[in-house]
Amino acid sequence: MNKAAVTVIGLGEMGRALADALITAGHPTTVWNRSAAKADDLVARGAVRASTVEEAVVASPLSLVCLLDYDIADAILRPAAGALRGRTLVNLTNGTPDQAREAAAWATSRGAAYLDGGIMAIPSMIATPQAFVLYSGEKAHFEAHEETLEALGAAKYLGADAGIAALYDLALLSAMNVMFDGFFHSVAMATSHEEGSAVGFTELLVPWLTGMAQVMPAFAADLDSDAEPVLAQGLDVVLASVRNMAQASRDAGVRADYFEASAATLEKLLAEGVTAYTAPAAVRRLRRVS
Ligand code: FVH
Repeated sequence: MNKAAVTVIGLGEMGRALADALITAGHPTTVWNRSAAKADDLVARGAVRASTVEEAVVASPLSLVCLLDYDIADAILRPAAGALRGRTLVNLTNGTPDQAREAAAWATSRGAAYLDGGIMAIPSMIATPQAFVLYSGEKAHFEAHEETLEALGAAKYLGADAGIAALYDLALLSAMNVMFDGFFHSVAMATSHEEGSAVGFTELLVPWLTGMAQVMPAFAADLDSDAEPVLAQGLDVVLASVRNMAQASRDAGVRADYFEASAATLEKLLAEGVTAYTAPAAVRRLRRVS
Protein backbone atom coordinates (compact mmCIF):
# COMPACT_ATOMS: atom_id res chain seq x y z
CA MET A 1 0.00 0.00 0.00
CA ASN A 2 1.27 3.51 -0.81
CA LYS A 3 2.24 5.36 2.34
CA ALA A 4 1.38 9.04 2.84
CA ALA A 5 4.03 11.64 2.04
CA VAL A 6 5.47 13.47 5.05
CA THR A 7 7.71 16.51 5.45
CA VAL A 8 10.08 16.96 8.38
CA ILE A 9 11.24 20.51 9.14
CA GLY A 10 14.20 20.63 11.54
CA LEU A 11 16.89 17.97 11.39
CA GLY A 12 18.56 18.18 14.76
CA GLU A 13 19.13 14.96 16.71
CA MET A 14 15.39 14.41 17.07
CA GLY A 15 14.26 15.59 13.64
CA ARG A 16 16.75 13.23 11.96
CA ALA A 17 15.44 10.32 14.05
CA LEU A 18 11.86 11.19 13.06
CA ALA A 19 12.71 11.43 9.36
CA ASP A 20 14.69 8.20 9.56
CA ALA A 21 11.70 6.37 11.09
CA LEU A 22 9.38 7.67 8.37
CA ILE A 23 11.76 6.56 5.60
CA THR A 24 12.08 3.13 7.24
CA ALA A 25 8.29 2.85 7.40
CA GLY A 26 8.09 3.56 3.66
CA HIS A 27 6.75 7.14 3.70
CA PRO A 28 7.94 9.40 0.88
CA THR A 29 9.82 11.91 3.03
CA THR A 30 10.82 15.49 2.28
CA VAL A 31 13.20 17.25 4.65
CA TRP A 32 14.39 20.78 5.34
CA ASN A 33 16.97 22.11 7.79
CA ARG A 34 18.79 25.41 8.21
CA SER A 35 22.11 23.56 7.97
CA ALA A 36 21.36 21.63 4.81
CA ALA A 37 24.20 19.11 5.24
CA LYS A 38 22.34 17.47 8.13
CA ALA A 39 20.01 16.00 5.49
CA ASP A 40 22.82 14.18 3.62
CA ASP A 41 22.36 10.76 5.26
CA LEU A 42 18.58 10.97 4.92
CA VAL A 43 18.83 11.91 1.25
CA ALA A 44 21.16 8.93 0.74
CA ARG A 45 18.35 6.81 2.22
CA GLY A 46 15.72 8.22 -0.16
CA ALA A 47 14.53 11.49 1.35
CA VAL A 48 14.04 14.55 -0.84
CA ARG A 49 15.90 17.68 0.28
CA ALA A 50 13.75 20.82 -0.06
CA SER A 51 15.63 24.04 -0.68
CA THR A 52 13.07 26.24 1.09
CA VAL A 53 10.56 25.74 3.90
CA GLU A 54 7.76 26.58 1.48
CA GLU A 55 8.93 23.89 -0.93
CA ALA A 56 9.06 21.44 1.98
CA VAL A 57 5.51 22.24 3.12
CA VAL A 58 4.09 22.01 -0.39
CA ALA A 59 5.63 18.54 -0.88
CA SER A 60 3.35 16.74 1.62
CA PRO A 61 -0.13 16.95 3.14
CA LEU A 62 1.52 16.53 6.56
CA SER A 63 4.51 18.47 7.92
CA LEU A 64 6.25 17.64 11.20
CA VAL A 65 8.17 20.49 12.82
CA CYS A 66 10.93 19.71 15.33
CA LEU A 67 13.06 22.75 16.13
CA LEU A 68 14.85 24.15 19.14
CA ASP A 69 11.95 26.33 20.31
CA TYR A 70 8.68 27.96 19.29
CA ASP A 71 10.21 31.33 18.40
CA ILE A 72 12.41 29.61 15.82
CA ALA A 73 9.48 27.54 14.54
CA ASP A 74 7.44 30.72 14.18
CA ALA A 75 10.23 32.57 12.35
CA ILE A 76 10.74 29.65 9.97
CA LEU A 77 7.07 28.97 9.23
CA ARG A 78 5.83 32.57 8.79
CA PRO A 79 7.40 33.08 5.35
CA ALA A 80 5.78 29.79 4.23
CA ALA A 81 2.34 30.64 5.63
CA GLY A 82 0.74 30.75 2.18
CA ALA A 83 1.59 27.08 1.60
CA LEU A 84 -0.07 25.87 4.80
CA ARG A 85 -3.70 26.19 3.65
CA GLY A 86 -5.34 22.76 3.41
CA ARG A 87 -2.33 21.02 4.95
CA THR A 88 -1.62 19.67 8.42
CA LEU A 89 1.12 20.95 10.67
CA VAL A 90 2.27 18.85 13.64
CA ASN A 91 4.55 20.83 15.92
CA LEU A 92 6.76 18.50 17.97
CA THR A 93 8.97 21.32 19.27
CA ASN A 94 9.13 21.51 23.06
CA GLY A 95 7.16 24.48 24.39
CA THR A 96 4.58 25.70 26.89
CA PRO A 97 0.82 25.13 26.62
CA ASP A 98 0.25 28.81 25.80
CA GLN A 99 2.86 28.71 23.03
CA ALA A 100 1.08 25.66 21.60
CA ARG A 101 -2.29 27.41 21.70
CA GLU A 102 -0.85 30.52 20.02
CA ALA A 103 0.74 28.39 17.30
CA ALA A 104 -2.58 26.56 16.81
CA ALA A 105 -4.46 29.85 16.46
CA TRP A 106 -1.90 31.17 13.99
CA ALA A 107 -1.85 28.02 11.83
CA THR A 108 -5.64 27.72 11.88
CA SER A 109 -5.98 31.35 10.79
CA ARG A 110 -3.82 30.42 7.76
CA GLY A 111 -6.20 27.57 6.86
CA ALA A 112 -4.00 24.76 8.21
CA ALA A 113 -4.98 21.90 10.46
CA TYR A 114 -2.78 21.98 13.58
CA LEU A 115 -1.73 19.39 16.10
CA ASP A 116 0.73 19.98 18.90
CA GLY A 117 2.89 17.15 20.15
CA GLY A 118 5.23 16.15 22.93
CA ILE A 119 7.82 13.48 22.22
CA MET A 120 8.35 11.18 25.20
CA ALA A 121 11.54 9.58 23.92
CA ILE A 122 15.14 10.34 23.17
CA PRO A 123 16.22 10.07 19.51
CA SER A 124 17.51 6.47 19.78
CA MET A 125 14.10 5.37 21.13
CA ILE A 126 12.10 6.70 18.16
CA ALA A 127 10.14 3.93 16.40
CA THR A 128 10.80 1.48 19.25
CA PRO A 129 8.11 0.11 21.60
CA GLN A 130 9.47 2.40 24.38
CA ALA A 131 8.64 5.62 22.50
CA PHE A 132 5.35 7.43 22.77
CA VAL A 133 4.24 10.80 21.50
CA LEU A 134 1.45 12.94 22.96
CA TYR A 135 -0.84 14.87 20.62
CA SER A 136 -3.57 17.46 21.08
CA GLY A 137 -5.74 19.49 18.76
CA GLU A 138 -8.85 18.59 16.79
CA LYS A 139 -9.49 14.86 16.99
CA ALA A 140 -10.38 14.56 13.31
CA HIS A 141 -6.95 15.96 12.37
CA PHE A 142 -5.26 13.42 14.64
CA GLU A 143 -7.30 10.53 13.27
CA ALA A 144 -6.54 11.57 9.69
CA HIS A 145 -2.81 11.08 10.31
CA GLU A 146 -2.75 8.62 13.20
CA GLU A 147 -1.41 5.74 11.14
CA THR A 148 1.51 7.85 9.87
CA LEU A 149 2.25 9.22 13.34
CA GLU A 150 2.40 5.67 14.73
CA ALA A 151 5.64 5.24 12.75
CA LEU A 152 7.38 7.49 15.31
CA GLY A 153 6.13 5.71 18.44
CA ALA A 154 2.77 4.99 20.07
CA ALA A 155 0.54 7.98 19.25
CA LYS A 156 -1.49 9.11 22.28
CA TYR A 157 -4.28 11.62 21.69
CA LEU A 158 -5.06 13.80 24.75
CA GLY A 159 -7.79 16.22 23.69
CA ALA A 160 -8.96 19.13 21.55
CA ASP A 161 -7.14 21.85 23.52
CA ALA A 162 -3.89 22.29 21.58
CA GLY A 163 -2.08 23.07 24.84
CA ILE A 164 -2.69 19.81 26.68
CA ALA A 165 0.05 17.79 24.96
CA ALA A 166 2.61 20.44 25.99
CA LEU A 167 1.20 20.51 29.53
CA TYR A 168 1.50 16.74 29.94
CA ASP A 169 4.88 16.70 28.18
CA LEU A 170 6.30 19.26 30.62
CA ALA A 171 4.62 17.58 33.61
CA LEU A 172 6.22 14.26 32.63
CA LEU A 173 9.57 15.97 32.07
CA SER A 174 9.29 17.68 35.47
CA ALA A 175 8.93 14.27 37.15
CA MET A 176 11.99 13.06 35.26
CA ASN A 177 14.07 16.14 36.14
CA VAL A 178 13.26 15.92 39.84
CA MET A 179 13.98 12.18 39.77
CA PHE A 180 17.43 12.77 38.26
CA ASP A 181 18.15 15.57 40.76
CA GLY A 182 17.24 13.07 43.49
CA PHE A 183 19.49 10.48 41.86
CA PHE A 184 22.45 12.87 41.82
CA HIS A 185 21.82 13.89 45.43
CA SER A 186 21.62 10.28 46.62
CA VAL A 187 24.81 9.35 44.74
CA ALA A 188 26.61 12.34 46.28
CA MET A 189 25.61 11.03 49.72
CA ALA A 190 26.38 7.36 49.05
CA THR A 191 29.76 7.99 47.44
CA SER A 192 30.88 10.18 50.35
CA HIS A 193 31.61 6.85 52.05
CA GLU A 194 35.01 5.44 51.18
CA GLU A 195 33.46 2.14 50.08
CA GLY A 196 30.68 3.76 48.07
CA SER A 197 30.58 3.57 44.29
CA ALA A 198 27.96 5.11 42.03
CA VAL A 199 27.52 1.84 40.15
CA GLY A 200 27.11 -0.27 43.28
CA PHE A 201 24.68 2.23 44.81
CA THR A 202 22.64 2.49 41.61
CA GLU A 203 22.16 -1.29 41.65
CA LEU A 204 20.19 -0.71 44.88
CA LEU A 205 18.52 2.52 43.79
CA VAL A 206 16.90 1.27 40.58
CA PRO A 207 14.89 -1.56 42.22
CA TRP A 208 14.01 0.77 45.10
CA LEU A 209 12.61 3.50 42.82
CA THR A 210 10.96 0.93 40.54
CA GLY A 211 9.14 -0.51 43.56
CA MET A 212 8.16 2.93 44.83
CA ALA A 213 6.78 3.91 41.42
CA GLN A 214 4.24 1.10 41.85
CA VAL A 215 2.68 3.09 44.71
CA MET A 216 1.83 6.04 42.43
CA PRO A 217 -1.50 4.66 41.13
CA ALA A 218 -2.75 4.33 44.74
CA PHE A 219 -1.68 7.93 45.46
CA ALA A 220 -3.41 8.96 42.21
CA ALA A 221 -6.64 7.23 43.29
CA ASP A 222 -6.53 9.27 46.52
CA LEU A 223 -5.94 12.43 44.49
CA ASP A 224 -8.96 11.81 42.25
CA SER A 225 -11.25 10.93 45.15
CA ASP A 226 -13.19 13.17 47.54
CA ALA A 227 -13.04 10.48 50.22
CA GLU A 228 -10.54 10.36 53.08
CA PRO A 229 -7.11 9.39 51.59
CA VAL A 230 -6.30 5.70 51.93
CA LEU A 231 -2.53 6.27 51.99
CA ALA A 232 -1.48 8.40 54.94
CA GLN A 233 1.67 8.62 57.01
CA GLY A 234 2.12 10.52 60.23
CA LEU A 235 3.52 13.97 59.42
CA ASP A 236 5.81 13.71 62.49
CA VAL A 237 7.27 10.45 61.15
CA VAL A 238 7.94 11.99 57.72
CA LEU A 239 9.45 15.10 59.34
CA ALA A 240 11.82 12.99 61.47
CA SER A 241 13.18 11.17 58.40
CA VAL A 242 13.46 14.38 56.34
CA ARG A 243 15.44 16.00 59.18
CA ASN A 244 17.69 12.92 59.18
CA MET A 245 18.18 13.21 55.41
CA ALA A 246 19.19 16.86 55.85
CA GLN A 247 21.57 16.07 58.72
CA ALA A 248 23.13 13.03 56.97
CA SER A 249 23.63 15.14 53.84
CA ARG A 250 25.41 17.88 55.81
CA ASP A 251 27.52 15.28 57.65
CA ALA A 252 28.52 13.83 54.28
CA GLY A 253 29.50 17.27 52.99
CA VAL A 254 26.52 17.35 50.61
CA ARG A 255 24.17 20.31 50.19
CA ALA A 256 20.98 19.84 52.16
CA ASP A 257 18.92 22.81 50.83
CA TYR A 258 16.08 20.73 49.45
CA PHE A 259 15.58 18.73 52.65
CA GLU A 260 15.99 21.78 54.90
CA ALA A 261 13.25 23.57 52.95
CA SER A 262 11.10 20.43 53.05
CA ALA A 263 11.59 20.09 56.83
CA ALA A 264 10.67 23.76 57.33
CA THR A 265 7.41 23.23 55.40
CA LEU A 266 6.52 20.13 57.41
CA GLU A 267 7.34 21.91 60.70
CA LYS A 268 4.99 24.75 59.74
CA LEU A 269 2.22 22.27 58.92
CA LEU A 270 2.67 20.45 62.22
CA ALA A 271 2.51 23.80 64.01
CA GLU A 272 -0.79 24.48 62.18
CA GLY A 273 -2.17 21.20 63.54
CA VAL A 274 -1.82 19.02 60.43
CA THR A 275 -1.01 15.44 61.47
CA ALA A 276 -1.19 13.36 58.26
CA TYR A 277 1.06 13.33 55.21
CA THR A 278 -1.16 12.52 52.20
CA ALA A 279 -0.96 12.96 48.43
CA PRO A 280 -3.97 15.35 48.20
CA ALA A 281 -2.47 17.62 50.87
CA ALA A 282 0.95 17.56 49.17
CA VAL A 283 -0.55 18.56 45.81
CA ARG A 284 -2.72 21.24 47.42
CA ARG A 285 0.43 22.75 48.99
CA LEU A 286 2.11 22.92 45.58
CA ARG A 287 -0.92 24.61 44.05
CA ARG A 288 -0.78 27.31 46.70
CA VAL A 289 2.58 28.49 45.35
CA SER A 290 2.09 30.60 42.24
N1 FVH B 1 16.82 15.29 21.87
C1 FVH B 1 16.00 14.85 22.83
O1 FVH B 1 16.28 13.89 23.53
C2 FVH B 1 14.67 15.54 23.10
C3 FVH B 1 13.58 14.53 23.34
C4 FVH B 1 12.22 15.13 23.53
C5 FVH B 1 11.92 16.20 22.47
N2 FVH B 1 13.01 17.13 22.38
C6 FVH B 1 12.69 18.38 21.69
O2 FVH B 1 12.87 18.27 20.26
C7 FVH B 1 13.24 19.54 19.74
C8 FVH B 1 14.51 19.39 18.93
O3 FVH B 1 15.49 18.80 19.73
P1 FVH B 1 16.84 18.23 19.10
O4 FVH B 1 17.36 17.23 20.05
O5 FVH B 1 16.60 17.80 17.72
O6 FVH B 1 17.74 19.54 19.15
P2 FVH B 1 19.02 19.91 18.24
O7 FVH B 1 19.76 18.69 17.85
O8 FVH B 1 19.76 20.95 19.00
O9 FVH B 1 18.38 20.54 16.93
C9 FVH B 1 17.79 21.83 16.95
C10 FVH B 1 17.11 22.09 15.64
O10 FVH B 1 16.66 23.47 15.65
C11 FVH B 1 17.33 24.17 14.55
N3 FVH B 1 17.62 25.54 14.89
C12 FVH B 1 18.19 26.00 16.02
N4 FVH B 1 18.31 27.34 15.96
C13 FVH B 1 17.82 27.72 14.77
C14 FVH B 1 17.67 28.97 14.11
N5 FVH B 1 18.01 30.13 14.73
N6 FVH B 1 17.13 29.00 12.88
C15 FVH B 1 16.76 27.84 12.27
N7 FVH B 1 16.87 26.61 12.83
C16 FVH B 1 17.40 26.57 14.06
C17 FVH B 1 18.58 23.38 14.29
O11 FVH B 1 19.02 23.71 13.00
P3 FVH B 1 20.63 23.58 12.65
O12 FVH B 1 21.36 24.14 13.83
O13 FVH B 1 20.87 22.12 12.47
O14 FVH B 1 20.79 24.37 11.43
C18 FVH B 1 18.06 21.95 14.43
O15 FVH B 1 17.32 21.58 13.31
C19 FVH B 1 13.44 20.47 20.94
O16 FVH B 1 12.29 21.26 21.12
C20 FVH B 1 13.61 19.50 22.09
O17 FVH B 1 13.24 20.04 23.34
C21 FVH B 1 14.28 16.52 22.02
